[in-house]
Amino acid sequence: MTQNRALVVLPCYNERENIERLVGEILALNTPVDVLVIDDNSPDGTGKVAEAMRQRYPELHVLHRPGKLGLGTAYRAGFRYALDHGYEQVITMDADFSHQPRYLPELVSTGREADLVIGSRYTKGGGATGWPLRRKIVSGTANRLARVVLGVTARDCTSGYRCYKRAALIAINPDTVLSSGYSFLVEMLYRVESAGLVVREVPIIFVDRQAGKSKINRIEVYKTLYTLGRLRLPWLPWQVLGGLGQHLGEGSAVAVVGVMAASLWLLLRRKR
Ligand SMILES: Nc1nc2c(ncn2[C@@H]2O[C@H](COP(=O)(O)OP(=O)(O)OP(=O)(O)O)[C@@H](O)[C@H]2O)c(=O)[nH]1
Ligand SMILES: [Mg+2]
Repeated sequence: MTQNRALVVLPCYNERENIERLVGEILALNTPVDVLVIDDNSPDGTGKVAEAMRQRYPELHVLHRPGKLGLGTAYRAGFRYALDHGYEQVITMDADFSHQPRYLPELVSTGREADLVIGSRYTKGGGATGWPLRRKIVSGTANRLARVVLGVTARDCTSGYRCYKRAALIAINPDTVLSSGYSFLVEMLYRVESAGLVVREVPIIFVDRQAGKSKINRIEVYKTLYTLGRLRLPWLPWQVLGGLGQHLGEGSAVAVVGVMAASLWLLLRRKR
């Protein structure tokens, strides 16, 4: 049963060390929310821990999926659940404390006046702690590229700490978003801005995870570049290019992405 009007969606894969404290902290906030844990049959037993917690927390719901199906499909499942159960706001959040629960009340309150609120590292007052230089460069470059290639105005395009309004989710229909993994976030933002919906950013300090392992890998970087190209130049044969990259392995994926980036750059220059 829907107890509150906002649902916090927590995609989890091997977050046993974090999940119990995180859910406890979220549900102890003054802002009443329900929580949906989406667990992909984590080998470390995160799903069982979450299930056991349900007796203590009636606001907690758990979606069990049979295996690791990726972050993008986890978000989609969370949005579907929220729409089916009548929630007015949906907050997405990593389950590793990088997205600190203390920002949640501001996301929810700002979300009453905006279609999408982003917990932003790149707005005044925001930032990231504990990140190695390489991580800072990759994240900064991905965000600059997204702004230049897609023309989106938000400063943090890849933050997963967000609050969506129900009406916004209905308008952009996440079920039809093609991207998977982290590029899902870029495509969602692009759709929200393209539909003329209102986006606001509130500053957050992103804290590098203290427990558990990161699931991000190099492939995500290629996927994001691929997504930028697909959204900006939808008439190019992206399926063929993507298939080629996968078929030929990582070295060739770099070459394919390089060729795509170069053509994109030339095309954008010609259009000016
Ligand atoms: N259900 C589900 N959750 C996932 C999957 N992949 C990642 N997650 C969760 O998505 C959130 C973000 O993943 P992280 O591994 O923290 O990735 P990240 O935050 O970009 O990288 P780090 O900063 O290194 O932690 C975490 O809560 C993960 O447990 C997946 O395939 N299925
Ligand atoms: Mg993380």
